[in-house]
Amino acid sequence: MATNPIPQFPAGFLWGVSTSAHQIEGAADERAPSVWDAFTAEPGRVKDGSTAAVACDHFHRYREDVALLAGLGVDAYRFSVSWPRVHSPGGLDFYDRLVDELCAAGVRPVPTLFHWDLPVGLDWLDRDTADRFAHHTATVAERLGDRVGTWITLNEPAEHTLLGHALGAHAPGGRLLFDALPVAHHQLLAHGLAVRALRAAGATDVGIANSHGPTWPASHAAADLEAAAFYDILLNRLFADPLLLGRYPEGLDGLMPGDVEADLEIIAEPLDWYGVNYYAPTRVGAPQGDEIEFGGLTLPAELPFSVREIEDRPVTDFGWPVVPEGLTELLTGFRERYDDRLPPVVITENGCSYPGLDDQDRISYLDGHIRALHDALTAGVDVRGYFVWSLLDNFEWAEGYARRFGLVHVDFATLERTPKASYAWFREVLRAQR
Ligand code: GBH
Repeated sequence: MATNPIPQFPAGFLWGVSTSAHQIEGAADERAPSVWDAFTAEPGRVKDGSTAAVACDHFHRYREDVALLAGLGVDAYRFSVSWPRVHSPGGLDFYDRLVDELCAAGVRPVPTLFHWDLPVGLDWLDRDTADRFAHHTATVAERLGDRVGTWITLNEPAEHTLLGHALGAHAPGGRLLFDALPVAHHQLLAHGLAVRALRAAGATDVGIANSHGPTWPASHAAADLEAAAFYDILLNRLFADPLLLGRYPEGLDGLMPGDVEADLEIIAEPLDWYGVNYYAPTRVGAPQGDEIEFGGLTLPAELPFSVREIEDRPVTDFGWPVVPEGLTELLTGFRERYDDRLPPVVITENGCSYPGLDDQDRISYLDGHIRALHDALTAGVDVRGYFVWSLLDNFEWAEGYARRFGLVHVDFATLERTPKASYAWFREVLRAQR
């Protein structure tokens, strides 16, 4: 493996790993259903026909998983709170136990309040869902706030809007294309209201986990540049501008809900840090008149852009290109665009899917991305943390159990956990940083 040691990050830099409730907890019969349970039950939605009813059974095996975190030596663990579970008998009891276990192990709990598993009966097309989310947030903060200091409101509202409501690849399965944009606005509003609820509960370390990546135009032809700029607005600026600048980007005329001025003030509630989930850049060009199969998705022909292959790059098991310097480019670009409006940045997810226990490909992916992150730091971006996606192999949404993102292998027949080569490698990286 890499012979050069990874450069030293500043003291206090937060090293962690991430998971989400629906992808690992299981114990679906011990909570109310989410839109993901309903979606999964429809034939053909999840590739291998699997469900998350048991998943990693983390709900019953969390002690073993916290021991794996402690053995890894991470500072922090990012997990999500299942909204339907909070409003089921038992309520927050599980998270109460989990947080205690983490604190006892010396691992900082970093809960995300929504990671896509909306309770059945709610819909992000309804504005009212934003108020309900604020209420959910207040309930969680009241119960865990004495031990939890760091909070994440939403996970990737961009992907949830795109995959769940525009393209129908994720729950709840809407294929609304641009009519899905109110879902983006309502999540952003929910975020702002949740920040206020967390502040009211005394929280002083609040962020979001937004999905971002550089958009690379297919060529310098005007039509390709225009299509790429539009894609960049949708993936990056639509979700960062309102938070950091208090306004929506231009170029979405007629697509967003009408009068949003008062909401934008709520949405732009100042953050203590800004979380970025980074996986890969996207190559984008003018529409080509055909449906496109891409990265497990079907993109309809009527979109005003097309997604192209990034050539000459290794790809993960999922087909995503491996482009570590895309992370440096993304962060220095953010720093330039948002300047002093950009709070300190935390990488809330970064990782890749590969099979096997001797996962040298994952080691080289993570190694490259941590170095790229250090490059961003050197270039002047205030980066404060890095979380690997994911601790465990888990339910990878529409891909079922076929994609393995874990540092720890899970045998889904026996639920046995086995640390991979990447687990031992990351443990040594962390040790060398102390
Ligand atoms: C995250 O979503 C989720 O938060 C998490 O739950 C999930 O398990 C994890 O990532 C892994 O999927 O242009 O072909 O290179 C990530 C959403 C959408 C990010 C597709 C990467 C680019 C694919 N991803 N995207 S490609």
